Amino acid sequence: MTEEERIKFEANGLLKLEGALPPATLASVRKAAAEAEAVWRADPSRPGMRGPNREDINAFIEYNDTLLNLLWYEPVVGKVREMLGDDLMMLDNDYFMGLPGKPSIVGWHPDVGVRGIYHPRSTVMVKTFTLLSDVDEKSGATYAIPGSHRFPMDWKFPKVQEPEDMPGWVPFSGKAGDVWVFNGRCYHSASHHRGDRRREVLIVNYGHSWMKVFDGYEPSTAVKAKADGMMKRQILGMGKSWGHTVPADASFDELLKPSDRFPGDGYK
Ligand SMILES: O=C(O)CCC(=O)C(=O)O
Repeated sequence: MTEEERIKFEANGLLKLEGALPPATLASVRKAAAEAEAVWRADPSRPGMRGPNREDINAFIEYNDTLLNLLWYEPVVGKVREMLGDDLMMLDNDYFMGLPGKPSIVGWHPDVGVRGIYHPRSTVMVKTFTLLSDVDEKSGATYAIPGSHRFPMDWKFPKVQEPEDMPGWVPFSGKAGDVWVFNGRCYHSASHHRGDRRREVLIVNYGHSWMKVFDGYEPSTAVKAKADGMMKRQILGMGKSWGHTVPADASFDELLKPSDRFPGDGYK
C-alpha cells in the first residue's frame, strides 16, 4: 500500500482502488463471469441464490481459471496481505448479481463476530468487492460506515427502517474495474436497487489461515490441483492451521510461483 492507502484503510476500514482492473483485464474477467453465469443457469443444482431480489453464484472460483486467478490478483490481494498479515486465506467467494428495481435483502451488520478477540484493534476479515458494472448509490451499492471497525465492542447502532436511514454511510460506488476493500468489522448493508442496470460484483472474503474456509466454499480437488505456489495453497486453505506464516521478506509474486526457497512450507 502507499502511505495514503495505509492511512485511509487504518482510519476508515475502507479503501477504494480505482481502476484496479485495467480495461483488458476487466474485459476478460467480465467474459469469464458471463461464461460462469451461463454454466450456472444451465444447471440449477449449482450452488447459489436464484432470486427473486438478488442472484448469487457461490464459489465462482470453481468455474474457470480467469475467475480463480482473481483470488491472488497481486494489485489487490498484495494489499490485502498487508492489511491482514502474511497468513491470509480465502473464506468464501460469490458473484452477486443485484436485480434492478428490487429492494435490499440484507440489513446493517458487521461480518466479523469471532469470539475471544478484541475486535476494535484486530483485523480478522478483509473483503474485496470487484465491480464488474458501474454502480452508484441508487443501483444497489453496498453502504458502509467509515471507521466503524474501531468502534467499541458494545457499540449500539440505531435501528433503521430503510438502509439509507442509517447516519454516516458511504456507498461502494464506482466504475466497472474499481475494487473496494474493507475490514469485515465495518458496519455495512445492502441497499435498495432503484436503478435500471444489473449490479455485478465479485466478492472475496479473506481471513487467516488458522480459520476454516466457510461451509460450501471448500475448493474442489480440481481447483486445489492448480495451486502451484505457496501463497496459492495458503489462500485456498491448504496451509497449516497453526505455527506458520509465509516469510515476510518474500514478495507476493515470488510466493505465487513454485520455489525451492520454501522446501519446508508444510503445504506439500
Ligand atoms: O452488497 C450487498 O448486497 C451485501 C453485501 C454484504 O452484506 C456482505 O457481503 O456481507
